[in-house]
Parts: sequence; structure tokens; C-alpha cells
Amino acid sequence: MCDTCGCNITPGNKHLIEAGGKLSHSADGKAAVEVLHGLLGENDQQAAHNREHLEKHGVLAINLMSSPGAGKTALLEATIAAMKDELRIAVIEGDLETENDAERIRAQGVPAIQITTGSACHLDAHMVHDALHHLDLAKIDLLFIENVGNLVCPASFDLGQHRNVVLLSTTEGDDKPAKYPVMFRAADLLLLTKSDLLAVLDDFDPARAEQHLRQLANAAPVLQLSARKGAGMDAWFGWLRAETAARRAAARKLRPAERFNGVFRV
Ligand SMILES: Nc1nc2c(ncn2[C@@H]2O[C@H](COP(=O)(O)OP(=O)(O)OP(=O)(O)O)[C@@H](O)[C@H]2O)c(=O)[nH]1
Ligand SMILES: [Zn+2]
Ligand SMILES: [Zn+2]
Ligand SMILES: [Zn+2]
Repeated sequence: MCDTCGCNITPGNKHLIEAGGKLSHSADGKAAVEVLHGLLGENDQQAAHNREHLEKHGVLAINLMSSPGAGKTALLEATIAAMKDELRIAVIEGDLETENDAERIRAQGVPAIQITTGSACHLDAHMVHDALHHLDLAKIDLLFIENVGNLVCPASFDLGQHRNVVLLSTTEGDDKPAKYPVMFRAADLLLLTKSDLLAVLDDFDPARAEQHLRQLANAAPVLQLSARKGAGMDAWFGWLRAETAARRAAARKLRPAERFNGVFRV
């Protein structure tokens, strides 16, 4: 749970601690600690339920995380433009206040559900669940969840996703994995974004960024790309193709057992 900044309570889960809610307590310190642990448990259960929804339909869900402005929405725009005829894509957008990112995605012609988190600096599984019920999962192959721009809290909340993709832009410094280890340890893929700016930035070394990731014992692939200029995007598309195909194959394996509902189990 987010032990770091006390932002555990979100518009998605606050019904659990309000009067009559499952975790409502008197306000002494011990109760507060119990409530926070309770919220963590509830989040994980909700995330498992979200994953069931997704897996039933063979949807691959990717949690995109980065600091603010690292290029998540720009990456999504370029990815949708290139791949929307090949994969059925939808997006859940997390932001503190505005609907701007969802509007940018809708302009690409795919469904986008905006979650405004208010003061919470991350998405949690309850907020994502509400958004899932606004999407027709039977018509989606690939669901991107753009988390709130923040290198700390989002890494602590399971949303029910299958993969974490973390973006690190060339303008941020190559030592970010060392400074924000929880986030970078969780990465299944690291994207070094805005590679077009490497030519003018003399202090970002992609090899050093990768070295910092390896020092966290994370063997995830590292790709360099520019959503603006298109460089390196093919490797990212290839990764997406492989991951969506694997998810569909896993869903096909599940289906026969479900269809027979145990009656013909041998
Ligand atoms: N030079 C360059 N600029 C980029 C690239 N990708 C994004 N940008 C710029 O970086 C800024 C932030 O991009 P966004 O895509 O909005 O970043 P974000 O991560 O979605 O931001 P938040 O949702 O606020 O966290 C914008 O001015 C983009 O035009 C890139 O590949 N190269
Ligand atoms: Zn927080
Ligand atoms: Zn964005
Ligand atoms: Zn549900």
C-alpha cells in the first residue's frame, strides 16, 4: 500500500471506511493501522477480480507508469495510430483532474475512459474496476492503463494488469532507477523515451540507465524510442504483438474447461 505519502484512501475505496463500510472503525491509531492493512487486502482482492474479467476475454492489460510528462500519452497516440487496424485497443486514463489525455486518445478513434483521482496520486484496483465496467471487454485485445504521473505510489497498487511498462525520458536523468527502486523493480519492460533528444542532451547515457536497472536485479528488456520521430517504435510494437498473442493463447486454453463447466472433467 502507499506507506509513503498517506494517499491510500481514494474515491474508489473510501466507501469501505465510511460509516457502515466493511472497514469502518473508531479513529484511534491502532484502528488506523488496521484500516490501512485492510485497504491493502481489499485492493489485492479487487485486483484479482479485475484480472478475472480481463482473462475471461483474453484481454492483455498493461499498466503504463512514469514521472509526469515522460511521454505516456504521446506513446499511446503513436501506438494507436500504428496498430489500431491490427489490435483492438482501449485505454483507461488516470489523472488528478482533467479529461485532456482521454480526449487525446479518443481523437485517435479508440475508446478511452477517464478516471479523475482527485487528490490521489495513483490509480487503485477499485477505480480501475469501475472503468472496466464501462468497456466492452469482448471487443478489446489490448487495454492500456495510463497511471497517474508519479514514480512512487503507482508501483504499490496492483490493478489487475498483466504487465508493467515503465517509461524514463531522456530529460529526467539516467539515475532514476537507482532513486526510485520500487517502481523500476516492478518494470516488465523499460522504455527510454524521447530518444530524439539524446543528440542535444550530453548527460543521459542509456547504458547507465540500464546498468542502474540491472543493479536492482531486474532483467527486463530495455528499449529506446521516440514517439515523436518514430525511431525504435518497431521493437515496441513487436513486444506488444508477442504479449497480446501469448495472452490470447492463454485465454483459449482456459475456455474449454469453462464451457464444459466441470461436467465432462476427466
Ligand atoms: N522530443 C520529444 N518530446 C516528446 C516525445 N514524447 C512526448 N514528448 C513531449 O513531452 C511532453 C509530455 O508528453 P505526454 O505524452 O503528455 O506525457 P505524459 O507522460 O502522458 O504526461 P502526464 O500524463 O502528465 O504524466 C509533451 O510536450 C510531448 O509533446 C518524444 O518522443 N520526443
Ligand atoms: Zn501516495
Ligand atoms: Zn498523459
Ligand atoms: Zn466486476
